[in-house]
Amino acid sequence: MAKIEIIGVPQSNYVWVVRMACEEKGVPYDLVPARPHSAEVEAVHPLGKIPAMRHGEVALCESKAITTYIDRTFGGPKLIPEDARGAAAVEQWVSLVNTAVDPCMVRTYLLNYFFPKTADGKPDRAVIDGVLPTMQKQIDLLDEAVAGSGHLAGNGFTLADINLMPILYYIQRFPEGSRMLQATKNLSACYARHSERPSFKATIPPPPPARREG
Ligand SMILES: N[C@@H](CCC(=O)N[C@@H](CS)C(=O)NCC(=O)O)C(=O)O
Repeated sequence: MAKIEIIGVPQSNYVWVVRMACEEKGVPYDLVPARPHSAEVEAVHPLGKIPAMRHGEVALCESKAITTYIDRTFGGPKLIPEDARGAAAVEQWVSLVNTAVDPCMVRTYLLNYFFPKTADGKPDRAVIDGVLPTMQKQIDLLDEAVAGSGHLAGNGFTLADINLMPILYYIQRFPEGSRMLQATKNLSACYARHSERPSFKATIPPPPPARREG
């Protein structure tokens, strides 16, 4: 069978999710480093976003679709339970994180630190301060969600947990995110436990390459 190709840069939280899913299942893959909107990516994703995936004749985009395909195509531990209720619980948390948490914590909070758009190149304090109340509400929500089992969905480690890990990794590297995570009753312990998983350790991305001037 052809080897999976994951197309995208490893620093992307969504590329990381797909790589972690492969590691959890023991599925070998090649990472094809390609930036959003590059020709390799545009050939698969209609909006030029990463990750994209190729597997023989199969070309797919969108991390949830890719991870579902990998989960159903290969053996190894199930990342999405087979029963309707378990699968729906995973879907619910992946959807909540992708439609609400990612726009707040990644696209607004983190990208402000990583790629400031200000004239002086410093993070925009007003944007960061503006997003913190929503971020705190989301952290509280996630903290409550993992209170029972230590997992977002059901009683075991699933794609729902994988999908959140890269976001928690990145926010705890910045002061407000770190403080919020540290102050949680359950989420920080849950993050610490999951970050010991070999699948997480094996996929921690290198720092992004320095941008070339001019
Ligand atoms: N819903 C997509 C989101 C993918 C996404 O937003 N990827 C980012 C990198 S983390 C990207 O390609 N951004 C470039 C852009 O939006 O133009 C997924 O789950 O794969």
